[in-house]
Amino acid sequence: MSGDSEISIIGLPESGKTTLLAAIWHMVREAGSVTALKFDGLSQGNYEHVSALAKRWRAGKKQQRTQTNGMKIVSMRLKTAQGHSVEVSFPDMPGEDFSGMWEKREVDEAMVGTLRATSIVLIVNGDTIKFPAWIVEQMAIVKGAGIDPPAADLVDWSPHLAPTQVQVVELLQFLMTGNLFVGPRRLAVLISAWDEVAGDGLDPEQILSTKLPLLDQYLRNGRDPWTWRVWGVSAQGGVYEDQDKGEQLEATAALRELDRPSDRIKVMDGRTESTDITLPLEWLIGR
Ligand SMILES: Nc1nc2c(ncn2[C@@H]2O[C@H](COP(=O)(O)OP(=O)(O)OP(=O)(O)O)[C@@H](O)[C@H]2O)c(=O)[nH]1
Ligand SMILES: [Mg+2]
Repeated sequence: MSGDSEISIIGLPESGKTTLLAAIWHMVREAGSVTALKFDGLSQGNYEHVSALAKRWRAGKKQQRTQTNGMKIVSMRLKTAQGHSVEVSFPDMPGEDFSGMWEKREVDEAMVGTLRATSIVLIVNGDTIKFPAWIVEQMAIVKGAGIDPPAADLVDWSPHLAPTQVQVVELLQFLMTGNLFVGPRRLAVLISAWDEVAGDGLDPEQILSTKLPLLDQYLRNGRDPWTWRVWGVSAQGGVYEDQDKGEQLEATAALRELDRPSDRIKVMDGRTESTDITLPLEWLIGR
């Protein structure tokens, strides 16, 4: 039995999209790795691109920013435990395409097909969430400290300064309107860089409700027909080096010393931890 499944990975700039792709590609092909979905063969797609990403990933090198000139589609055939073969396509898109949707309210024609996928992975970098800044609170702190309010330089408002959750909710609403609307869809929300978030002692749902309450309420409210779930994902296991700038880190060296590169990966489902990065994909495929 076989079927097709288009899975789109969406997320703001530097949310971890490319790193996730590299880790998935590495893990489904690593000999002996234990995954819910198994590699079932090559299909048409951009192997050179994804192989280069996975090579960087294994070396503990940070991915480069995805270029804005043309996205690359990566396709692979994966097999479920029941033996269904599913063709999965992921676009590797630059985050600017998504922040542009928020800032300019336009969708590039070339992205429309991909954004109509029935399964969506939304990645939010748990380490770089930009919170709302409440002027009232800031003034209260300043006053409480007995300091005169600063004659601050006023910064003009610009869409890219908006809190992470505002941009992300808008993005999801975009996918549910106009020619991007395709009816009910599945959504896997991945809080990336989980290694940086784990110290808070919260599970992924709690991170969602405390650090991204607007997104949490939008999804729970069910205004748009998403069937959704949230995971914490560390696709690197820790910080990777910016080797293009000659960076060398002990933390990365320790990750390279693990027996299998796939041992770096952590996937958090509630309070259950595993290294199987295909679990959210298995849920998305729903077979
Ligand atoms: N600590 C930690 N950092 C991570 C992890 N995954 C990604 N990052 C970091 O997050 C940053 C962005 O990762 P990318 O995968 O390039 O993000 P992207 O969404 O593809 O970014 P653009 O292509 O620029 O839109 C990089 O500095 C990564 O090293 C992780 O599991 N742990
Ligand atoms: Mg990228």
